[in-house]
Amino acid sequence: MKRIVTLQDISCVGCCSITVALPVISAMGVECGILPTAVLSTHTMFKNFTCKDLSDQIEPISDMWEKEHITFDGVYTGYLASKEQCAQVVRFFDRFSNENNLTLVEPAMADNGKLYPAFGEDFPKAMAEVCAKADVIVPNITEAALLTGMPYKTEYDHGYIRELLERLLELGCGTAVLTGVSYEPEKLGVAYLDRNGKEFSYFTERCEQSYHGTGDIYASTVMGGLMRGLDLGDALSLAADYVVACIKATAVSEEGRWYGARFESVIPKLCAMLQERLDSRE
Ligand code: PXL
Repeated sequence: MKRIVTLQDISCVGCCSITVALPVISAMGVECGILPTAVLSTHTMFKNFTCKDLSDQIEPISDMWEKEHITFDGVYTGYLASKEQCAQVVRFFDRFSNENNLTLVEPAMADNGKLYPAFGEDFPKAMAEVCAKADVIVPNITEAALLTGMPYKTEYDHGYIRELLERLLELGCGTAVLTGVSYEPEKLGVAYLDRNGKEFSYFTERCEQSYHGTGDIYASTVMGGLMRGLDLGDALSLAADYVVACIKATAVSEEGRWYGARFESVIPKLCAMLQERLDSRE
């Protein structure tokens, strides 16, 4: 069984980060180690929240893992608590990432044209250094614009998306994936560009509703899929189909869930969709 480690926060309530990565990646048949970067009472979209920064644990835990000869098939980062922590994560990559494993970065820092409340204007620059070290990055359009210094647009054409992808590659990552891409009102999807010039896109129906934490569900599913041996296109399409299933499952419930998508009840569907893709490769 493949083993990954994910570096992101524990938001005790409000499905995101580690409380999404652990169940999703485990259900996909991959061992999911964690290196919690902070503990928050909830994610930062709640009006009030506590945050205990765990930066001082990153170094000693890494030292101990090295001493114990622990290695990972994948390293996956999400929400990081500060720009100093971004620098620590870059050092973590230097120790635990190599040509035999895969580094995935979800630069969870912004959405809908805005940085998350806990971050200052200088945070994207620090996150760009993390992205530079990654094999694959999965920003949304807001994050991509902040990482590259390009304008954030809600109406755009293929040229804008291509330029964002090219500028993301210039940061130094191996493959740039953009989420939340849409060229027609009824469809939403992803596009990627790699260093060999390979382009790919995949679209699903656009759901009316949107929920917090879907970026984390997306990235966790991509990591699980890649670790199970799917190629990037299949991992991205699986993750997109799963997010749609999560949104639909959330939308049918009476109360809905304003703080996160209901990913739990559709985990069996995720496993079935993963198996279908694995079977269709043979
Ligand atoms: O889903 C991204 C995320 C993760 N962790 C925390 C957050 C957010 C988004 O707001 O606040 C703590």
